Amino acid sequence: MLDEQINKLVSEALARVEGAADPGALEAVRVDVLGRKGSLAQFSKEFGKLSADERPRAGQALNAAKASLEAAFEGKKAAFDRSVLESRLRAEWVDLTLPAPGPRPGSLHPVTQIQSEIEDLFTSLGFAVLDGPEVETEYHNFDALNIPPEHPARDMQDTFWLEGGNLLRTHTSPVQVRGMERLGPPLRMIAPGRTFRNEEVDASHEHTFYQLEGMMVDRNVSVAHLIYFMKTLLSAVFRREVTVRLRPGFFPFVEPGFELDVQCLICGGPGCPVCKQSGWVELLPCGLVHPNVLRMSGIDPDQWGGFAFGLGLTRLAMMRYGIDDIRLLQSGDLRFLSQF
Ligand code: FA5
Repeated sequence: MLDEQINKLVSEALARVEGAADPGALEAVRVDVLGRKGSLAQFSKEFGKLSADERPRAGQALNAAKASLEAAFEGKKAAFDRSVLESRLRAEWVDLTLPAPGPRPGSLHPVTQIQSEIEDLFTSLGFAVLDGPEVETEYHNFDALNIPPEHPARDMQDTFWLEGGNLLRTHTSPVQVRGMERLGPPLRMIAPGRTFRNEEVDASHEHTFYQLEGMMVDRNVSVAHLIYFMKTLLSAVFRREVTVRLRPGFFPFVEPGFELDVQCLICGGPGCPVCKQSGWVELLPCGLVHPNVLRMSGIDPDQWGGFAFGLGLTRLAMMRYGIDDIRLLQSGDLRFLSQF
């Protein structure tokens, strides 16, 4: 009678073990059958009612039932553990025999690309490429460019002053002065480089940006020469017609001075944050070199004349590539940079 009950309990419990869907369900069955208050423990309580003859056999039957159920639980638990491991192995599988991906190919920064193109163009036209210091003297950045102390034109370029009276150059024009001092006339030079201004940053203004200075000093240099080189420069960079306008501009180091603006290539004219809703972007101020500037660098203005321009190289890159926010260019964001 007891045997039968034990056999029934074992076969029902085995079926439940087999049917357990996950480790949680299996544990619930284990507690139910083998736990301290489980069905097997209930049988042990009945022992007292058995005769002394029956007890050993019943004890053996109960132990055998317990052993077979424990084996079934362990077997099922091991099967669950294996399947968890297998699915992790499937999900986290790595083929160690694959070749390593290798370094990602880099590319030149858009400003560097345009700078190289312009350098190639101007060297082919007989211009030298000069470099100048980013930490400049007040003399080279202002005085030698006909901007004496207290001149209101100094306020046009908010300056980062350094201790000791030097400054971070606000434009590449001091390299004109260094070029004239070092090489003398006749002179054809360009000078690309980084410039700094203590300005409010927005879509078209950075505190650190690039300019490209150009200068030609020779006999009988006129506005016609200046316009020829400006046109050559713009058609080489844009490789298509762009609408430009030339208007008078004031810079103490040129006379006459001009502002060459390009119609905004971000919005095409109606206005946007880059052109400050005006439809035009200031790109290429220029003019004929002021006689005082030539004289201060030891060149006789009665013998020699010249033109100079100060291209906004960062803005030119924006126009060429349709970049609608100058801040992207120095962001170091590879998602942006890898497009060039
Ligand atoms: C100058 O810096 C003069 N040295 C240019 C010059 C050279 C005139 C030779 C005549 C002869 P300006 O301050 O306008 O000029 O700056 C020149 C160009 O630099 C601007 O047209 C613009 O394209 C760019 N630029 C000026 N400020 C910023 C800025 N904060 N962020 C980005 N680009 C700027």
